Amino acid sequence: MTVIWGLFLSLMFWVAFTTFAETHHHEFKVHEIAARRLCRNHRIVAVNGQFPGPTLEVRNRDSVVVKVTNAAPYNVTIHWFTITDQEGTLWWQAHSRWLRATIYGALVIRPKLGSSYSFPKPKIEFPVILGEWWDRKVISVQRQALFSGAAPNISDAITINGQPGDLLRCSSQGTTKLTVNKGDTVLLRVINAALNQQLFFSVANHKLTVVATDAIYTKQFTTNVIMLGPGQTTDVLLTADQQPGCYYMAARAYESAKNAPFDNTTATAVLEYKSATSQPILPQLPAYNDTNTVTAFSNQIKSPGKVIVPTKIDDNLFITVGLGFFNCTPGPRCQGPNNTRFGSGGTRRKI
Ligand SMILES: [Cu+2]
Repeated sequence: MTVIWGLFLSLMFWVAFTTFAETHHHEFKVHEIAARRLCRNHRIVAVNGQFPGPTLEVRNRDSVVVKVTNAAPYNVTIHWFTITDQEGTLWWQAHSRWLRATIYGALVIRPKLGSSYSFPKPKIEFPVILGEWWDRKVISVQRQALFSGAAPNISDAITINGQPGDLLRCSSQGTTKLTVNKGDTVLLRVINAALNQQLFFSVANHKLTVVATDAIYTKQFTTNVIMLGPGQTTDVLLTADQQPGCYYMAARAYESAKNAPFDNTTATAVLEYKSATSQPILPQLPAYNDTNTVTAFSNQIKSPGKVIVPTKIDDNLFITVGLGFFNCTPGPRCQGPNNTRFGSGGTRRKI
C-alpha cells in the first residue's frame, strides 16, 4: 500500500540569537526510480529522483523546514542528524528497514554570517558520500536475513556518490569526477553512508588535512588515509599541487572482525586536473585488516581547544547489549552457523 506522509520537520533551533539566521524550505518527494548499476537494471527508492539525494546547504544557526511526501511503496521516516551549534558536514538518511541504502544526502553547515572557517576558505567544496550497493532489492536482502537467521548478504560494491567507479563492471560511464585547476584548495566533505561497513578513503598522491569530524572542528593534522565508521563524517582539505593529471579518490573496507565476510570491492572517483587526459592512478590503501593504521589515525583526532566535559552525574544507567546465536532446529529458518539463528537484545536500567 502506498502511504503518503507529509512531515514538516525543523532542524536547528538557533534562530533567536541572530537576525542573520535564515529559514530554508525544501520539498522532498520519496519515490522509486530506475537505476542501472553493475550491468543490471534496478528500481530503487530515492528522493526527488536523485541518488544520492539533494544536498541541504545552510549556515550555522539557520533553520530548515523540509516537507516530505512519500510516494514509494514502503513506509519511510527520515532521520536528520540534529545540530546544536555545529559547523561542518552531517547528513540525512531513511530510518526504516534498509531503505537507508539508497535514501541519503549531505547536510552542509557553513559558518554563520560574519564568521569564517577555522582554515583558509577553500576554492572548491565537494561532498564525497560513501555507500554500499546491493545487486538486488535491499528490502529483500533484509527480509531474507530475518527469515533465515543468517547474516545479511554482503553488498556487491562500495560506492562514491552512488557510483562504484572504474574498477567495477559496467560502471566507468557513471564514475564521479571532480575537476580542479592546479593550485586549487578543495574541501572534501566525506560521509560514510554505508549500512554496515567501516571504510578507508584516500586520494592518490595528495595529502589530506583533517579539519572537522561529525560537524565539529578538530585540531588539524595531515594524513594519507582516513577511516570512517558508518554514520561518521570527516572534512578534509586537499591542495591540487601535483603534476596536472588524473588521480583516483578511492574507498574500500576496513575489516575489523576476523573471518566475517565483507565487501572487498574498491570504489573510485576521479580527481581530474583541467584538460588532463592521463590514465588515473590509484592511491595505496591500507590492507583490509590494518588496525594499526586505524589506531594511528584516530589517535590524532583531537579538539582544537580545551573541552569542558560535564562531570555532574544526574542518573546512573546500566546498559546491556547482547549479540549472539540462538540454537534452532535445522531447516530454512536456521541458517546461522552450526544450527543457530543470529539474535540480539538490549536492556537499560536506571540504578
Ligand atoms: Cu540515522
